[in-house]
Order: sequence, then C-alpha cells, then structure tokens
Amino acid sequence: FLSKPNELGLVAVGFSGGQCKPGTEAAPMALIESGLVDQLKDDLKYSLYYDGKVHAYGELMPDDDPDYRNMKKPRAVSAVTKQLSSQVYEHARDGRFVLTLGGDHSIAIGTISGTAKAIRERLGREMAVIWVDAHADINTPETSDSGNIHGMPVSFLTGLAKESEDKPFGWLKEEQRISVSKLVYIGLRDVDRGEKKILRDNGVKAFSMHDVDRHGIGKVMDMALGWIGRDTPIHLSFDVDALDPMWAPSTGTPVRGGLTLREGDFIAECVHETGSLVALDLVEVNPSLEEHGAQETVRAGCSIVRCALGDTLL
Ligand code: Z70
Ligand code: MN
Ligand code: MN
Ligand code: MN
Repeated sequence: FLSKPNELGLVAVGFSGGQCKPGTEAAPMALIESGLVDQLKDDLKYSLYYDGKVHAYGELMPDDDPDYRNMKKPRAVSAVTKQLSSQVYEHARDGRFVLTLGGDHSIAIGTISGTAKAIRERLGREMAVIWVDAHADINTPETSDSGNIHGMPVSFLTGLAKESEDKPFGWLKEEQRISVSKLVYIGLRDVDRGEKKILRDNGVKAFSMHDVDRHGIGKVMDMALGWIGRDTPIHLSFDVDALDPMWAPSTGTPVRGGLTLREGDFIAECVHETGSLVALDLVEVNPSLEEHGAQETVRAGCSIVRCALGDTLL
C-alpha cells in the first residue's frame, strides 16, 4: 500500500557543492556503469522510471554565490535541492519507490523534502527517516565549524534551522519537513560538540557505533524499527562513510571504526523487510579519492542499494 511494489523512480544527482572535495558528481555514473541499474531491472524485476541523465543542474548554478549565515555555496545548494525535491516528489506522488544516487549528502534536503510531501498527500502520514552515517549532519548554519552544507541537511529538514521566504532555503515548507521524533540515526562516531547538544536537547533517537558494539546490529535494528513503529513509511538516507574505510575508502570524510560491509547490508535488508521503505538515498561515494579503493567503494554502494531493494542471500 505504501508504493507500487515494482515501480522504481531513479534520480542520478551529480552534485558536490555541499562540501569542498570535487568527485562525488562522478558517483552516479560509476554506480550505474558497474551494473546496478541492470541488476535492479533484470534480477530484482523493477520497472524503471529513469530519464537516463546524471543531473548536474548546471543551468541553476549562480555566477556569484557568497557565503551566507556561514554557509558555503548557499544559492547553488538551495537551487539544486529545490529542483531535486520536485523530481523526487513526482516519482513518490505517482507511487514509485524513489532511489537517488548522489552526490554529497546536502542533496538529502531535496530528496527527503520531496518524499515527505508526497507521502503526506498520498497517505496522510508522516514519514520516518533512518539516517545511516558516521556523522549526524545536523549542524545549523550557526553551529557548523566548516560551513559545508552537507553537514546541515537534517537541521533544515527538521526545522531546527529555518529561513525566511526570501532566503536560500526559504522554499522549504512545513509539509516538506520531518519531525525530530521520527528520525533515527545508525552508525554515528564523528559528531561535533554543537551537534551533540542538539541531539540531547531534542531527544533524537541515535544508535552510535558504541551501541552497535554493545548490542550487535540485529538488536540495534529491532530497536530502531521499534522506535519508528510498524506501517510507518520510511526514507533511508545512507551515507557510504557509515561503512568502515576498509570497505568504503573513497569518500570525503572517512572515519575509522565503522560498520562492516555485512552490517551495512543488514541494515538495508531489515529496512526492506518492513515493507515500509518508500525511498533510498546513497550518497558521498567519491571515486576520485583513494582511487585504488574506488571500485571497492562503488561495489559496497551497489550492494547496499540491492539489499534495500529486496535482494536476499538465499
Ligand atoms: C562536520 C561538518 C560531514 C559527511 C562530513 C562533518 C560533516 N560535522 N558529513 N562528511 N558526510 O562539517 O559539519
Ligand atoms: Mn552524511
Ligand atoms: Mn558522513
Ligand atoms: Mn522483498
């Protein structure tokens, strides 16, 4: 009932402006060329809705994009995510599962706002988000040390950071936001001091690597899905840096002590098994970093996508 089970909308987003390292714009093509789309069509039997393009949104890029509220490239990120939001919305409104291949994690401002609005309209329901990441990406422009917007998407999506209508992210409206109570993190291990305060003050549900070590990933998934509750539509936003750099070295901010490849796949399998997954983002693959490990990183990303879309070991 949540989405047409075999219809898959794919959006390929070649964007790296939410952080400082070029290269993530090449990830969607690398993922597709390694066979991902064919596997989704031929092995998992999805009918694919894909415009065949990697969107770079060049026509939306402002000539001049000075810092604003401490944010780097605010107008570029705003323009791209606003456009992406309506692309994702259209797929989700038509009942398709939406797969977005990034791109850096700032693009989640577009993807999650798009599905949140469509799910509200179509099902009258508020959607949950499972954010799998080494980082919390919940800085406000004021708490961020880096000014990189890929460290801020969750604060805009939850309304912890807001802007007036005429400002870069003023296009984000209430029906496009999610509630902090329906947000769950898994894999955290590199959280800024200001972010820790935000997580504490707002009672955000978060399973760090400490929790994965203590309980095991099986129990963590039971607790995460238990928190969300049955039959709640879920958007899974998966930052490949949640995986240990051993499995995913080619990413902008690798952090040691991460998830194994199997733990990452297991998260995706468990979320698929709920039958409530409506959208997936795979972000922060950067094939131009640690180039010897790029193919390994791409393979890990493909594996997570296949597991979330219903591939099983047996
Ligand atoms: C830091 C910031 C971040 C990914 C780094 C890092 C955020 N908290 N996210 N790499 N994927 O800049 O706000
Ligand atoms: Mn991230
Ligand atoms: Mn990250
Ligand atoms: Mn299945």
